[in-house]
Amino acid sequence: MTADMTATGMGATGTPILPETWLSRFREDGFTVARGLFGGDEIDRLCDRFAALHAAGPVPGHFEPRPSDSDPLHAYPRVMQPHEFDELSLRVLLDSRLRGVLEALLGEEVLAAQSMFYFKPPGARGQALHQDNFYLRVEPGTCVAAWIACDVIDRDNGGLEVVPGTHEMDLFCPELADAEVSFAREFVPPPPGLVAVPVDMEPGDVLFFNGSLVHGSQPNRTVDRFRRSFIGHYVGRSTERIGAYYRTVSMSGDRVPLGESEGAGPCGSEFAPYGPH
Ligand SMILES: O=C(O)CCC(=O)C(=O)O
Repeated sequence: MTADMTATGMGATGTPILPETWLSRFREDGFTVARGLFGGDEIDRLCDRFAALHAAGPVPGHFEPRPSDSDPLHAYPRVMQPHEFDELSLRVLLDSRLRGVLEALLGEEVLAAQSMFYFKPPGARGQALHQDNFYLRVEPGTCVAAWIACDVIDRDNGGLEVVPGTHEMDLFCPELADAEVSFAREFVPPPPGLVAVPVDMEPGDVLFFNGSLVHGSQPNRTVDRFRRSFIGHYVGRSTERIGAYYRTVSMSGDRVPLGESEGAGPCGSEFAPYGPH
């Protein structure tokens, strides 16, 4: 199993042209990688923006760093829903190249439901294997993630791992994750016969994956390399319900309210017994 199926070609409008084989691999495995969808300069700007945001301090409800102690994630927690207060994050979330790929994958208009930025500094714990739709509770169907690499991302600095084939399965009831290696409490073990596959990426590559696909990441075991990523979660326009936490917008930025599903929450519970909440 290789983790890279490359999107080829760009249409006149800048919309990626996705070969049918590429689409069928997404349907078959539940994920695919668009190499170099964003340019290095764009990724540099995005990283500079989040470095400035980190230097400026807390944004209540979105980014709440605490004085650094033994846990690097206290000084560098992830930023939740940055598109709701940061113009560049909104532009990236609604980017027309992402839209082109997502509409091809979902076969319909898409709405944006969530953005996140992970700094994942050296020594940070990962996020145990899980399914995004466990949190978003999109009904009917599921969500799709666009996971944008902002650094060279590999097994050493805690790159993403996916379990191909799980996208066709129901939501699993998670077990309790190992708090030594995961900041989130849920853990979905790979079903019998299936294994987690690492996805190595370069800055500007985008991993698209189905919201039922089991995925997660190991700790950043390096001493000097961040593993930054900007993540968008999307749903098809035919979605009827989603968790109340998710304020869906069209790809033009207009609010599109959906019905409310039950059991949802922010993606990855940072609650007791591990977290401050
Ligand atoms: O970036 C990671 O380490 C985990 C992100 C993730 O699992 C997600 O976006 O759902």
